[in-house]
Amino acid sequence: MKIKKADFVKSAVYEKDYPEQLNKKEFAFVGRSNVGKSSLINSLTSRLKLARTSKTPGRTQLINYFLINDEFYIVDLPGYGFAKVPKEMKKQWGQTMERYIASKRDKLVFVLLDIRRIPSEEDIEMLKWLEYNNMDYKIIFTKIDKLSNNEKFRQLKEIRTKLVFENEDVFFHSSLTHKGREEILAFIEQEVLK
Ligand SMILES: Nc1nc2c(ncn2[C@@H]2O[C@H](COP(=O)(O)OP(=O)(O)OP(=O)(O)O)[C@@H](O)[C@H]2O)c(=O)[nH]1
Ligand SMILES: [Mg+2]
Repeated sequence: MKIKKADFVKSAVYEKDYPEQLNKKEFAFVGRSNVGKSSLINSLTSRLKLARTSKTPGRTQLINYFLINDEFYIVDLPGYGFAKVPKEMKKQWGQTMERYIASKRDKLVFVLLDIRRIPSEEDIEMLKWLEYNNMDYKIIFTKIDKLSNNEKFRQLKEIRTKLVFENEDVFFHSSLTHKGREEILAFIEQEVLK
Protein backbone atom coordinates (compact mmCIF):
# COMPACT_ATOMS: atom_id res chain seq x y z
CA MET A 1 0.00 0.00 0.00
CA LYS A 2 1.18 3.50 -0.73
CA ILE A 3 0.42 6.08 1.92
CA LYS A 4 -0.13 9.21 -0.14
CA LYS A 5 -1.72 11.29 2.55
CA ALA A 6 -1.39 11.34 6.34
CA ASP A 7 -3.06 14.04 8.39
CA PHE A 8 -3.27 14.60 12.12
CA VAL A 9 -6.96 14.64 13.03
CA LYS A 10 -7.15 15.19 16.77
CA SER A 11 -5.99 14.20 20.24
CA ALA A 12 -8.42 12.64 22.65
CA VAL A 13 -8.66 11.26 26.15
CA TYR A 14 -12.25 10.01 26.38
CA GLU A 15 -14.26 8.04 23.84
CA LYS A 16 -16.67 10.92 23.32
CA ASP A 17 -13.75 12.86 21.87
CA TYR A 18 -12.60 10.20 19.39
CA PRO A 19 -13.32 11.24 15.77
CA GLU A 20 -16.35 9.71 14.08
CA GLN A 21 -15.87 6.04 13.28
CA LEU A 22 -15.21 5.48 9.56
CA ASN A 23 -16.45 2.45 7.69
CA LYS A 24 -12.92 1.01 7.78
CA LYS A 25 -11.22 -0.48 10.80
CA GLU A 26 -8.56 1.58 12.54
CA PHE A 27 -5.01 0.51 13.40
CA ALA A 28 -3.72 1.24 16.90
CA PHE A 29 -0.18 0.94 18.24
CA VAL A 30 0.40 -0.05 21.86
CA GLY A 31 3.43 -1.02 23.88
CA ARG A 32 5.67 0.15 26.66
CA SER A 33 6.85 3.69 26.65
CA ASN A 34 9.85 4.28 24.39
CA VAL A 35 9.29 1.04 22.42
CA GLY A 36 8.95 3.13 19.24
CA LYS A 37 5.21 3.50 18.57
CA SER A 38 5.37 7.07 17.31
CA SER A 39 8.54 6.36 15.31
CA LEU A 40 6.83 3.40 13.65
CA ILE A 41 3.90 5.57 12.63
CA ASN A 42 6.30 8.09 11.10
CA SER A 43 8.12 5.28 9.28
CA LEU A 44 4.92 3.77 7.88
CA THR A 45 3.66 7.13 6.68
CA SER A 46 7.14 8.28 5.50
CA ARG A 47 6.63 11.42 7.52
CA LEU A 48 9.44 12.40 9.85
CA LYS A 49 7.42 14.43 12.28
CA LEU A 50 3.83 13.32 12.01
CA ALA A 51 3.82 11.63 15.41
CA ARG A 52 5.97 13.19 18.11
CA THR A 53 8.85 11.03 19.27
CA SER A 54 11.35 11.45 22.07
CA LYS A 55 14.28 9.88 23.87
CA THR A 56 12.37 10.57 27.08
CA PRO A 57 9.70 7.93 27.75
CA GLY A 58 6.19 9.29 28.06
CA ARG A 59 6.14 11.56 25.03
CA THR A 60 2.71 10.46 23.91
CA GLN A 61 0.19 11.20 26.65
CA LEU A 62 -3.00 11.46 24.65
CA ILE A 63 -4.61 9.31 22.00
CA ASN A 64 -3.58 10.78 18.65
CA TYR A 65 -5.65 10.08 15.56
CA PHE A 66 -4.20 10.29 12.05
CA LEU A 67 -6.25 9.98 8.87
CA ILE A 68 -4.52 7.96 6.16
CA ASN A 69 -5.32 8.42 2.46
CA ASP A 70 -8.64 9.98 3.52
CA GLU A 71 -9.71 6.42 4.18
CA PHE A 72 -8.78 4.99 7.58
CA TYR A 73 -7.25 5.97 10.91
CA ILE A 74 -3.95 5.16 12.54
CA VAL A 75 -4.00 5.65 16.30
CA ASP A 76 -0.96 6.50 18.43
CA LEU A 77 -1.49 5.55 22.08
CA PRO A 78 0.28 6.48 25.31
CA GLY A 79 2.77 3.85 26.44
CA TYR A 80 2.85 1.86 29.65
CA GLY A 81 5.66 0.93 31.99
CA PHE A 82 7.66 4.16 32.13
CA ALA A 83 9.53 4.82 35.33
CA LYS A 84 10.30 8.50 35.75
CA VAL A 85 6.78 9.85 35.88
CA PRO A 86 4.62 10.65 38.91
CA LYS A 87 2.29 7.78 39.77
CA GLU A 88 -0.88 9.79 39.21
CA MET A 89 0.10 10.74 35.64
CA LYS A 90 1.15 7.19 34.88
CA LYS A 91 -2.23 6.01 36.02
CA GLN A 92 -4.07 8.56 33.88
CA TRP A 93 -2.20 7.75 30.66
CA GLY A 94 -2.60 4.04 31.33
CA GLN A 95 -6.33 4.49 31.75
CA THR A 96 -6.54 6.56 28.57
CA MET A 97 -4.87 3.72 26.67
CA GLU A 98 -6.91 0.98 28.36
CA ARG A 99 -10.20 2.75 27.71
CA TYR A 100 -9.32 2.92 24.05
CA ILE A 101 -8.42 -0.78 23.86
CA ALA A 102 -11.63 -1.69 25.70
CA SER A 103 -13.77 0.56 23.46
CA LYS A 104 -16.00 -0.87 20.78
CA ARG A 105 -14.11 0.85 17.96
CA ASP A 106 -13.58 -1.48 15.02
CA LYS A 107 -9.82 -1.87 15.35
CA LEU A 108 -6.72 -3.93 14.92
CA VAL A 109 -4.10 -3.54 17.63
CA PHE A 110 -0.39 -3.75 16.91
CA VAL A 111 1.49 -4.68 20.08
CA LEU A 112 5.06 -3.43 19.89
CA LEU A 113 7.87 -5.26 21.65
CA ASP A 114 11.49 -4.08 21.74
CA ILE A 115 13.51 -6.93 20.22
CA ARG A 116 16.29 -6.32 22.78
CA ARG A 117 14.05 -6.88 25.81
CA ILE A 118 12.38 -9.85 27.39
CA PRO A 119 8.64 -8.99 27.37
CA SER A 120 7.59 -7.39 30.66
CA GLU A 121 4.69 -8.49 32.84
CA GLU A 122 2.72 -5.59 31.38
CA ASP A 123 3.46 -6.76 27.83
CA ILE A 124 2.28 -10.25 28.69
CA GLU A 125 -0.83 -8.90 30.44
CA MET A 126 -1.67 -6.81 27.39
CA LEU A 127 -1.34 -9.80 25.07
CA LYS A 128 -3.41 -12.01 27.38
CA TRP A 129 -6.09 -9.37 27.60
CA LEU A 130 -6.32 -9.05 23.81
CA GLU A 131 -6.44 -12.85 23.49
CA TYR A 132 -9.08 -13.19 26.20
CA ASN A 133 -11.27 -10.54 24.59
CA ASN A 134 -10.83 -12.08 21.17
CA MET A 135 -9.46 -8.90 19.69
CA ASP A 136 -7.57 -8.65 16.44
CA TYR A 137 -3.92 -8.04 17.16
CA LYS A 138 -0.43 -8.49 15.71
CA ILE A 139 3.00 -8.33 17.32
CA ILE A 140 5.70 -6.07 15.89
CA PHE A 141 9.26 -6.39 17.17
CA THR A 142 10.86 -2.95 17.00
CA LYS A 143 14.40 -1.55 16.79
CA ILE A 144 15.76 -4.55 14.90
CA ASP A 145 18.62 -2.38 13.60
CA LYS A 146 20.10 -2.59 17.10
CA LEU A 147 20.90 -6.32 16.81
CA SER A 148 22.99 -8.39 14.42
CA ASN A 149 21.37 -11.46 12.87
CA ASN A 150 23.09 -13.69 15.39
CA GLU A 151 22.01 -11.57 18.31
CA LYS A 152 18.48 -11.47 16.95
CA PHE A 153 18.40 -15.25 16.72
CA ARG A 154 19.61 -15.62 20.30
CA GLN A 155 17.27 -12.96 21.58
CA LEU A 156 14.22 -14.55 19.98
CA LYS A 157 15.09 -17.76 21.78
CA GLU A 158 15.10 -15.87 25.09
CA ILE A 159 11.84 -14.11 24.30
CA ARG A 160 10.24 -17.47 23.52
CA THR A 161 10.72 -18.50 27.14
CA LYS A 162 8.01 -15.91 27.93
CA LEU A 163 5.96 -15.82 24.76
CA VAL A 164 4.95 -18.41 22.17
CA PHE A 165 4.81 -17.26 18.54
CA GLU A 166 5.77 -18.26 15.02
CA ASN A 167 8.12 -15.97 13.08
CA GLU A 168 5.60 -15.93 10.21
CA ASP A 169 2.94 -14.48 12.50
CA VAL A 170 4.92 -11.48 13.76
CA PHE A 171 6.55 -8.47 12.14
CA PHE A 172 10.11 -7.19 12.54
CA HIS A 173 10.74 -3.49 11.98
CA SER A 174 13.32 -0.73 12.17
CA SER A 175 12.34 2.92 12.08
CA LEU A 176 15.95 3.74 11.31
CA THR A 177 16.37 1.63 8.16
CA HIS A 178 12.64 1.08 7.52
CA LYS A 179 13.30 -2.63 7.21
CA GLY A 180 10.02 -4.51 7.58
CA ARG A 181 7.92 -1.50 6.62
CA GLU A 182 6.58 -2.95 3.36
CA GLU A 183 5.38 -6.12 5.08
CA ILE A 184 3.40 -4.13 7.64
CA LEU A 185 1.95 -1.87 4.94
CA ALA A 186 0.95 -4.88 2.84
CA PHE A 187 -0.80 -6.37 5.86
CA ILE A 188 -2.62 -3.10 6.59
CA GLU A 189 -3.71 -2.89 2.95
CA GLN A 190 -5.09 -6.40 3.08
CA GLU A 191 -7.04 -5.52 6.24
CA VAL A 192 -8.36 -2.29 4.73
CA LEU A 193 -9.60 -4.11 1.65
CA LYS A 194 -11.42 -6.75 3.73
N1 LIG B 1 17.65 2.63 16.56
C1 LIG B 1 16.32 2.77 16.61
N2 LIG B 1 15.77 3.67 17.45
C2 LIG B 1 14.42 3.76 17.50
C3 LIG B 1 13.57 2.96 16.68
N3 LIG B 1 12.29 3.26 16.96
C4 LIG B 1 12.32 4.24 17.90
N4 LIG B 1 13.59 4.54 18.23
C5 LIG B 1 14.02 5.56 19.24
O1 LIG B 1 13.43 5.23 20.49
C6 LIG B 1 13.00 6.40 21.18
C7 LIG B 1 11.52 6.33 21.50
O2 LIG B 1 10.77 6.33 20.30
P1 LIG B 1 9.23 6.81 20.28
O3 LIG B 1 8.74 6.52 18.90
O4 LIG B 1 9.09 8.18 20.79
O5 LIG B 1 8.59 5.77 21.33
P2 LIG B 1 7.08 5.69 21.83
O6 LIG B 1 6.75 4.22 21.96
O7 LIG B 1 6.18 6.49 20.97
O8 LIG B 1 7.19 6.31 23.30
P3 LIG B 1 6.02 7.03 24.21
O9 LIG B 1 5.32 8.02 23.36
O10 LIG B 1 6.81 7.60 25.31
O11 LIG B 1 5.13 5.92 24.68
C8 LIG B 1 13.38 7.57 20.27
O12 LIG B 1 14.64 8.07 20.71
C9 LIG B 1 13.50 6.94 18.90
O13 LIG B 1 14.38 7.61 18.04
C10 LIG B 1 14.21 2.01 15.79
O14 LIG B 1 13.57 1.25 15.05
N5 LIG B 1 15.58 1.97 15.80
MG1 LIG C 1 4.88 8.00 21.39
